Amino acid sequence: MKIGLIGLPNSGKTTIFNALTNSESEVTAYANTKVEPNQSQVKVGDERVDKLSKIYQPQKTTYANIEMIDFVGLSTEEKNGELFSGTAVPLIKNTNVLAFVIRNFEDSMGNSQNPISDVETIINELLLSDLIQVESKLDRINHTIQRGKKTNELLIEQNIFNKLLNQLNSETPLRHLDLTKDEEKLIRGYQFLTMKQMMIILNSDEDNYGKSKEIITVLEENHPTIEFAGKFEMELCQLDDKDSVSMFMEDMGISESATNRLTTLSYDVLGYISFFTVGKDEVRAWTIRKGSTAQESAGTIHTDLSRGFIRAECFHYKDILETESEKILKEKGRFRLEGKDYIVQDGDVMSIRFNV
Ligand SMILES: Nc1nc2c(ncn2[C@@H]2O[C@H](COP(=O)(O)OP(=O)(O)OP(=O)(O)O)[C@@H](O)[C@H]2O)c(=O)[nH]1
Ligand SMILES: [Mg+2]
Repeated sequence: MKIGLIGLPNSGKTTIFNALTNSESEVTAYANTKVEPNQSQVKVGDERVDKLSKIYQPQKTTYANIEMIDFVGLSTEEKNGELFSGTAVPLIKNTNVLAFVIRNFEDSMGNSQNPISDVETIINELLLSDLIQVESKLDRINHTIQRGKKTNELLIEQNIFNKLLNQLNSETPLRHLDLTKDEEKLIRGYQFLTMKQMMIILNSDEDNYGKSKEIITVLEENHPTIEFAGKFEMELCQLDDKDSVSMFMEDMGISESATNRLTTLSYDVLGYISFFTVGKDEVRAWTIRKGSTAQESAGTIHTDLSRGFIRAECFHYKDILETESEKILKEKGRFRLEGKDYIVQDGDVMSIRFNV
């Protein structure tokens, strides 16, 4: 899972990136013009992995990772529609989730916060970026059709892109459009920004943390929302004395680390689940979208496993906890053979058989 932190300048993206990834990237009071985004992995703590490791005693234990990417602020000085046209766009397109970091503190210039309108600004820019792409593709399709090349494929494409255009013109993200599986497949390569899952990180000041319930209620109508006290949590991360960290967190009313809160939200609300691979070499957790098939899930391990997929040998994590032995599982008939269309369940342990 790749989460891209996007937002207006000075909303605290880098601060939050540091808090989540325990990094020390430069935080500036002026808009950062550095183009290169910061990237880092966040380990997803999972006690199921710990328990599986205890049973298998592997040489290596690998937790799932969330890749965090901290983009430079969307400059509001750019002309409309150009916010998402820079060199960062291919990288933004490559993320699965866009997390909007929204300023909920007075900035260094004394500008007050305006979370709801900031979210609207970002959404409008995302819509516009998709619109520009859809219009240009549609122009090309129409042009080719006018020149007499009226193939069936082209007419299908024209139909889909007209649907996309209507949706964007009504200022609704493409994610909410009902598309058939075939239509989805046809446009997947474009990686439209409003097709991505989105969440909001409301970045509050130490003083107003926990006091923005009404704003959060409004934001949550459209997006999963989480509140961070970015600067405070970044500073906590940099403290070595873990007892003080717990004490400070308790004082602020923060129950868990920023990383844990974000991973929980990502898995629960955005519909991600984990499956595991086990063995003497490695016990490892993999992240997939709920509803993924065995073949698709095999592809997260390696594309060869998806391409040459034969079947998945599979049991549930809870079953092995109970018996601690694959042999007993087999005897009890709890070892399953699943085909490529099997919908993988959270906590499945799988071994993929495949042709090279
Ligand atoms: N008061 C307060 N200030 C914060 C908070 N989070 C970030 N800041 C300050 O806001 C300024 C910008 O923080 P950054 O993390 O660099 O913001 P950014 O969104 O990465 O900025 P760009 O990359 O330039 O778009 C810095 O001066 C931070 O110290 C917060 O929770 N409270
Ligand atoms: Mg930054």
